[in-house]
Amino acid sequence: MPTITSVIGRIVFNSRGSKTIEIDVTTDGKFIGRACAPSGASVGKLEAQSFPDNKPEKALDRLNSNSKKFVGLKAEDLRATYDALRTIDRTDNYSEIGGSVAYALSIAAVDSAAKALSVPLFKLLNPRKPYRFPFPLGNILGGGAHAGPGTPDIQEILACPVGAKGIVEALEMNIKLHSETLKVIESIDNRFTYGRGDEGAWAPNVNNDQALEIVEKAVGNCGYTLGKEMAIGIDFASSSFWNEEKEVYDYARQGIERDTGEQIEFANRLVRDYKLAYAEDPVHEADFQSMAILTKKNPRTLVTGDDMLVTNASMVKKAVKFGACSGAILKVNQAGSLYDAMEFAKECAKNSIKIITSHRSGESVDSHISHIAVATGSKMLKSGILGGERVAKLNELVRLTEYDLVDGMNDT
Ligand code: 2PG
Ligand code: MG
Repeated sequence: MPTITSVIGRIVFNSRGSKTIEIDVTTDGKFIGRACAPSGASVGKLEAQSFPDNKPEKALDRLNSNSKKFVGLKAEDLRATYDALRTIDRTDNYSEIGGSVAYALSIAAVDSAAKALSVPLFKLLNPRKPYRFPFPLGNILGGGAHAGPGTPDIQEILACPVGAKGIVEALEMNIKLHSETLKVIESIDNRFTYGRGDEGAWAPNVNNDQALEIVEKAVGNCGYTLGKEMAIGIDFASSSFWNEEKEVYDYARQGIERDTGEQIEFANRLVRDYKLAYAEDPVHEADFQSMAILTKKNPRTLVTGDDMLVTNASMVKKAVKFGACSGAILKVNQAGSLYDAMEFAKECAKNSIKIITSHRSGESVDSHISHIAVATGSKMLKSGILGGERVAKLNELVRLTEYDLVDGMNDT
């Protein structure tokens, strides 16, 4: 049993150039596990708070003054790390020590245990077969909180290669669609400067309707039938343009306001017109009733909660009461520690809610989430298409073809 012998934290930078926490956990004096906390731009209200008082330095100080509490723990025991974190921070949102510390410490510990035991991380996290590949859900074109002025209000239009027979083919299909999308953008805007948002998606100066038409055209140009070989999805991230005072969705870039009924109608229309396989946060994070209406009406679409569920098991219980979601985003740093996130995954599985393990818009080159997706039986891994920090996760999936995963993608 690998035992933690040291914990060292440091401040490094994420893909957006913001400071974040990275932690090395060493077991048995020689096996180093390392993890770096990601960060979001469109953040759910109930997410774990990354740093105490928004100061990475404070998070690091608190880690340093408590690091001895982790020495002697069994590195693979998620609950033990969680309990030790909870002796330091009893808040719901890790505001004392920082969610970034909870994230990096809990993942670095199991990373180090996997090395000590010479097993891949996904097997350590879930020793039970069968293991399946998640569909890669890749950001093609977007705007919102991930890109600058003039881009669509909708945060992400996503590719899901539903016809792919294996993970490598799936990745190739997403890359092909991403590059074909550029050609379509250029054909309508010859001054496009190849701008991309935080996750590598194209960020052209177009509105939501034009954006969807561009991606639809690119799907056709690739020789795919929409909804057959290649499906598309949308992350509306609609909390970020919900105006609480006026109770409208403010599509500022398009100059349109939609009330709740109109927003439901809009989302239903997009599901129908674009045969969406996936619709994330189509309404704001507190509106469980409207999510339930959309989930019921669209049984073939994964109506997915991100800001709504914030990777929190008790929010899944609430969503189940409403019938609010058929899909759930799993982002470990929303929950805090990996233990919290695995509890969330269990609650989703119990209620037949499909899991979509996800990156954040501010990332590191770590690839633990690829293992977490396989270990949790995730239907999809949302981790972009291009950009070193995105490709790191996808290339890890390619490496996992060398293990005993079931051929093909997770169709369950
Ligand atoms: C989202 C994520 C990832 P962020 O909203 O789903 O795509 O974005 O990390 O900015 O919250
Ligand atoms: Mg989202």
